[in-house]
Amino acid sequence: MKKLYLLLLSLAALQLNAQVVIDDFESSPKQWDNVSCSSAIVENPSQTGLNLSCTCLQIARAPECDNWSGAITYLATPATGYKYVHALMLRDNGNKPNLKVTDNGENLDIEPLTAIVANQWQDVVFDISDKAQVDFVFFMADRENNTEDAVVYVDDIILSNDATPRTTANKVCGEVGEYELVWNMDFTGSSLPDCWNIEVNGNGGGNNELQYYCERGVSIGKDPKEGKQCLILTARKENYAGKTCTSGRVNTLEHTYFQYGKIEARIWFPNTANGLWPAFWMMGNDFSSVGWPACGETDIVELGNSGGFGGTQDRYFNGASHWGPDWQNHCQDYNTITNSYSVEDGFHIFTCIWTPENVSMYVDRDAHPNAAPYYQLSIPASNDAYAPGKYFHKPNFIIFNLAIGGNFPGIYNINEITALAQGSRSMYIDWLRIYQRGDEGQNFTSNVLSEAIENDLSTLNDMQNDVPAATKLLRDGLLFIRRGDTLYDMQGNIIR
Ligand SMILES: [Ca+2]
Ligand SMILES: [Ca+2]
Repeated sequence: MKKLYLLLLSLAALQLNAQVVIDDFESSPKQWDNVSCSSAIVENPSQTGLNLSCTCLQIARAPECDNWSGAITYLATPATGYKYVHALMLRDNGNKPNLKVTDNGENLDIEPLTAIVANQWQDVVFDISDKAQVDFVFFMADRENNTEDAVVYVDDIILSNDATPRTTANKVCGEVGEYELVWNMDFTGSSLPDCWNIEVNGNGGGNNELQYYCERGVSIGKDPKEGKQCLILTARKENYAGKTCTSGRVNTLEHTYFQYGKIEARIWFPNTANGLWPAFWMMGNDFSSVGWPACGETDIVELGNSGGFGGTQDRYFNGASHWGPDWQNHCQDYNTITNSYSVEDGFHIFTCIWTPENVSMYVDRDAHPNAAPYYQLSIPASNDAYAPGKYFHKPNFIIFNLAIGGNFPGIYNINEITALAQGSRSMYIDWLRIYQRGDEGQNFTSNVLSEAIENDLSTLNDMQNDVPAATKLLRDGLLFIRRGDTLYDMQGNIIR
C-alpha cells in the first residue's frame, strides 16, 4: 500500500513538473566545479536577444590547458522522466558545446540538436531521452583544432519534455526580480526591540551545552572596534543557577517570521578557541506545535567545532540543515570550510539566500559578490517525510546565540573552555536585514517595524508613535500597516 501511494505521488509530481530549472546563475547559483581548465559565474557579456539577465556561466579553454574545458554541477537527487536539456548559449565560432548528464551505461558526449549560430544567445537543445536519469549537468567547450582559445557562455538550464527551442527573453537584469529590503534591524535603540525573545534556561540546548542562558547575557551597546550600536551576546565564566557559566540566546519566534528571501547579518564573532559555539540560524515558526526537527532548522553559520582546534578555529565554520519527522528520524546535511581568512577578527557579513529551489550560504558577499556558496541544499518541494523539500517551504524565525561547550566543540568542563580563561567574550551583531524579490509563496510578518522604514518615512511618524502591540507589517508585493481593523498603505492612506 505504501509503495503504491509513493508511486502515485511521484507520477503526480512528474506531471506537475513539466520542466525543472537547473540554474539561472542569478541570486542563488548552484556550485559548479571546473573540469580540465576554467569556468566561472560572470556578468552576462551580451545582455541582448534571449538573455537579458545579469549573470551566466563562462567555460573557457586556453591553449595551455587540455584540449577542452568543462563545468559540472551535481543534482542532489537524480532527475528522471525528462527528454531534453535546454540551455541558453553564446559562443564564438568554432567550438562545440557538448554535454554529459550521467556516467551510467555509456560515456558519450551528447551533441546539440540545434544548429549553432555564432555570437548570439540561442536556446540550444540536447536530446537525453535515451538516458535513464540525470545525475549531473556537465557542459564542455572545445576546439576541433585544439590550438585556439574556446569560450562558451551558458545560462537558464532546464530539463524539459519539449524539444522546441525557447524564444522568449528571460528577466531583465536589474529591473525584475531584484531583492528589495523588507526589514532592517540595526539595534540603534537603547533596548532590544519587542520582536526578540530572550531565552532563559539551563537546558543545554539538546547538545549538553554548559551555559545558563539569561537576560544578563543579552545587551545593546557599542562594539569596541568600530563603535557600532549592536546586539551583544556575552559568555561569562561564573556560577549561576547551578551552572558554571552564563550566555545569551535570542529568537524572533512568533514575532518576526518569513518565507523565502535573502537573510543577512553583519556579525563580529568572538575568538572561539577553544570552547565557544556562536551561531546565526533559523527554525520553522511552527516549532511550538510540531517540534524539532519537523520544524526544519537552517544553520546559516556556526563556529567553534572541534575540527578547527589546533590553529584554524578562527576560519573554520559550516552551514547546515536539519529536518525529519521526529528525533528518532533526524536527517541532516552540512558543509564545513576552512576559509582563507579569519572571520573572528572583526565584522563579517553572512548571507543565506532562500528560494523555492535552494538554500545557499555565503560569507562577505559585499567584498566577494561572485563567490560560490560555502553551503547549499536543494529543496525541491516534496511530500516525502525524509525529503528536505517537505520542511523548508514555510515561515522561519531567526536565532542568534553564543553557546559554551557541548557536543559541537566536544568540551564538557568549564575549566577546559580556554576561550573564557580571562572571564568573558562577546558576539556583536551590528545589523540583520531581510530582502525579498517576489518568489511565489513568499511572505513576511513582524510585530516590529523595520528600523530603516521607520527612519525613512516621516509621514508615518505620528502613526508609529502609537502603534499598538498587535500591529503587523505585512508584505505581499507591497508594504502595509494594520492598526486595529484598519489597513494603511505606507503613505498613511486608509485602504480598508
Ligand atoms: Ca542568468
Ligand atoms: Ca547597528
